[in-house]
Amino acid sequence: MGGVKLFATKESLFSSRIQWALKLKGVEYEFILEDLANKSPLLLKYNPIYKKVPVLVHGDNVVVESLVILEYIEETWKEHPLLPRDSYDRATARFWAKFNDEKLVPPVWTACTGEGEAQEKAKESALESLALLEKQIQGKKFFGGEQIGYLDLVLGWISYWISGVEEAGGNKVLEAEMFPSLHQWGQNFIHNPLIEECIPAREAFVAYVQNAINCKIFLKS
Ligand SMILES: N[C@@H](CCC(=O)N[C@@H](CS)C(=O)NCC(=O)O)C(=O)O
Repeated sequence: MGGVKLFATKESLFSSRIQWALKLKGVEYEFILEDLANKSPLLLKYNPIYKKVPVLVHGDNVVVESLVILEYIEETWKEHPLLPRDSYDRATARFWAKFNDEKLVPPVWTACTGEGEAQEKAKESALESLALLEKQIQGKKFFGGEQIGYLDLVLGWISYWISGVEEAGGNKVLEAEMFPSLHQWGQNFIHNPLIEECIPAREAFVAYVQNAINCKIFLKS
């Protein structure tokens, strides 16, 4: 079939979920670092519609949009199944993944980096979404059960990304004690060695986000 290439950035939460999936499944891949301020001709060729990372190239197959890429990875490499076996559980996991991308990532970004009324409203909305996830994770080690699964990978950014963007943006949004079960899940997640390997170093991450804010390179959802 040919090799696997991932066009990505280390700081993109959408890219991290793909790196984690490949690592958990033991798939060798080449990481191709993109500069979002100066996108490579190959990125624009492979993702002409959205022009975003991540892009997965597997032989002649080009797959874009991180949730679609995760499904492709799951169907292509059978080791470490990510999605639940039960069809209703699979549907539920996909629902929360869509919820994350639509109703959590955008308000968290604005809450951490925005100003004034827009920032306040975004914070309220982000906390409402986090409260819903807190209910989902109560009593479980991972969203996937005893082992890390699809939904853990989609939500994994919460465990490190928010605090870095808070620091870069200057607004505190989330305190650990607000959502204790979600906090504990984040600790379980981040301390898995394969997961930890793909998390950007804190200082570099904060500097990157600060630059993205200053240059208005919005880390869009
Ligand atoms: N829905 C996309 C979102 C990807 C996305 O927003 N990527 C950002 C980096 S975090 C990007 O490439 N931004 C460049 C741009 O918007 O110009 C996915 O799930 O893959």
